[in-house]
Amino acid sequence: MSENPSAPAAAPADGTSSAPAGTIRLTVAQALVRFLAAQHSERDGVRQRLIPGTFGIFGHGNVAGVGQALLQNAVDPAPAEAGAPAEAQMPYYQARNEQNMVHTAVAYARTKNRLQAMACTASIGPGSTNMVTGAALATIDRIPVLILPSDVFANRAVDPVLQQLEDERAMDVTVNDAFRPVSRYFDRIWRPEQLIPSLLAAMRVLTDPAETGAVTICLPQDVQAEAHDWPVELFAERTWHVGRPVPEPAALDRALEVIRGAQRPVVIAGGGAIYSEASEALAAFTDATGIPVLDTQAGKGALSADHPLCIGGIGATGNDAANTLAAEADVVIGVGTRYTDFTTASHTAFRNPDVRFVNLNVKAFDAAKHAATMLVADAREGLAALQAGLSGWQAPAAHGERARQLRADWEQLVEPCFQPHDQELPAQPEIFGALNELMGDTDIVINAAGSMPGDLQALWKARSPQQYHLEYGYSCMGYELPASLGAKMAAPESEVVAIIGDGTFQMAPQEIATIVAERFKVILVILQNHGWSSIGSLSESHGSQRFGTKYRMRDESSGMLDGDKLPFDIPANIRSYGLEVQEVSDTESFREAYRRAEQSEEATAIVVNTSLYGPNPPGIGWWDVPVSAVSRLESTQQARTQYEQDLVPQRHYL
Ligand SMILES: Cc1ncc(C[n+]2csc(CCOP(=O)(O)OP(=O)(O)O)c2C)c(N)n1
Ligand SMILES: [Mg+2]
Repeated sequence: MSENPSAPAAAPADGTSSAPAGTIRLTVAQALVRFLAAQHSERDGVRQRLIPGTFGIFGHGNVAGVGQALLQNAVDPAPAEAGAPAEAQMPYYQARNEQNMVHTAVAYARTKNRLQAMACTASIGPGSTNMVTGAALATIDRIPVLILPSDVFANRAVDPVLQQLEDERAMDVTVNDAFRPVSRYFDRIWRPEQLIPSLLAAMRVLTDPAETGAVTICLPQDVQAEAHDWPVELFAERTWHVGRPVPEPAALDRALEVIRGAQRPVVIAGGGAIYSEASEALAAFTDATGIPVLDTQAGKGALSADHPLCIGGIGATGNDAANTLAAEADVVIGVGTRYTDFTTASHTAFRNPDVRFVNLNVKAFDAAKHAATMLVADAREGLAALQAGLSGWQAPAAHGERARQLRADWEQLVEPCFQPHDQELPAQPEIFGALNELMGDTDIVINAAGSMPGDLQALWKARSPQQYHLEYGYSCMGYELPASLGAKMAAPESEVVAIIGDGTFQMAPQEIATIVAERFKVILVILQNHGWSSIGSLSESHGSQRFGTKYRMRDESSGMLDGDKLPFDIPANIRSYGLEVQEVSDTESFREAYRRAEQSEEATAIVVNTSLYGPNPPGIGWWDVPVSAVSRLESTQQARTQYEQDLVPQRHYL
């Protein structure tokens, strides 16, 4: 038998004794864990662990590499040695599904205003590619997460290893290349030494507000277990300063000139205003200038709903007051917003032919949108600079009065949404109205997809920057439940409520097991309407007759999915995980159930039977969903005619 060319040279079992001076001998995985545990972030003089924990699911790709390193960290962490501090703790959290664990990590980092992030380790192949969706969500939402997919053997001795994709034209391609387009930083560690520059680059991206998102370091299975003599300095405590870039003076002057000429200005507050902790600066700017503030899904709560000039949600699912002000605006000041199609109502929200944009954003890419006058800076610093520069200037008083009047009109218009309707089951806005009253200002409500984000954007009154946690960049069904864990870990004093549609629940209920195992006290509110209310009404209004959007048995005579409701029992399903469930079918019972859930020491679920057909809040916002241009169906032809009319105001802002 010939000698295995890839067999590692024999090394002493415990490592460090054989390391040359100034180095510590560890595996790649052990070095990684020890390094991550020593990283800190700092902003405004407040310092905290950058990577305070690791989520993981083990398989052959990481169990003996990263898994061994996490075990050693838990049971026998390295003492201070050779000038390096003792290895700090790296708590491990076991998840049930890899996509979910990335969602949990994202919710954690978001609740921490991006100053802390979690690591996620998964096995080779499906374990790792399960994280691609989570990575995309993180990058789109600009939230830091460290993704550690395992990868094929670097030495190729065993190819193809179980779960390896083989590309006969390029042997360095693996399934993990799917992370490249959804990561803000991507690397693969073919040799141990590569880890050093890679880790430093990864930490920089995680802590750069303009760059941050998914940071992916792929770890070949054999390399994870390989030993190397690491320079001792690698394990020193390191602090990554999270910057607050200030505006360039000339750019500030240009922005001030545009704003000073405005008669009907509005501010749009996006997620960047919250992550920068700019709420006080925004309130001060609003008080000083009298400019009304509209909010996006990510920015709601940046200015408290109690502020008289907080007008609320703009865009496709926005309220009529905000949308009327947006339509009339001559200057739009975007603060930390990406201007998604929901915010711009698919480029129909701003109707003033001369509208101009001033975009304050830490990321030049976003600041440049809509041919804006760019103000590249941290939201808090930028708002303070604008306020100082505008000293003495105010928007016309009539504009502020009109904003307040429009808001009062809207509140009157939607009041019936919160009242019981003449139907068997409650409409979900009734439930949201009750929940909004019941939750404390710093409690956290989480949602991401379905008909709920639209209703919440129109109706919810957020009184703190952390209360409204809507993932509406990727709008990923399945974010809500694992996100409740992440938010609770980040804000243990707050009640954390995940609102989950029945469709969403069926897509990803698994992390209930983690909630039970880790004893996280969250409240799950599941809205059971036997299907997809959101896509159903979209389908109906777009000529597709709610096709394929209800959860029904296949009917033998019609051959369609329009038979009886499914026997699937959500409360029984939740109970089977060991969680308590209350089931209610009216708003008063929901209130009582919520109070009980609040008082409980343990996580609980409330399943609310609601109407599939609304009614949902009224509103003038629009969303571009193209309708078939030719069709044999009358419903589609009618919808197409309407669609062509709706397209008329759509334009570029140049
Ligand atoms: C992962 C994922 N798949 C598909 C979609 C498209 N989608 C958006 S809402 C929705 C239905 C949601 O159903 P449910 O959770 O019951 O909420 P409801 O619409 O009834 O309010 C679908 C399929 C999505 N947003 N995310
Ligand atoms: Mg549903």
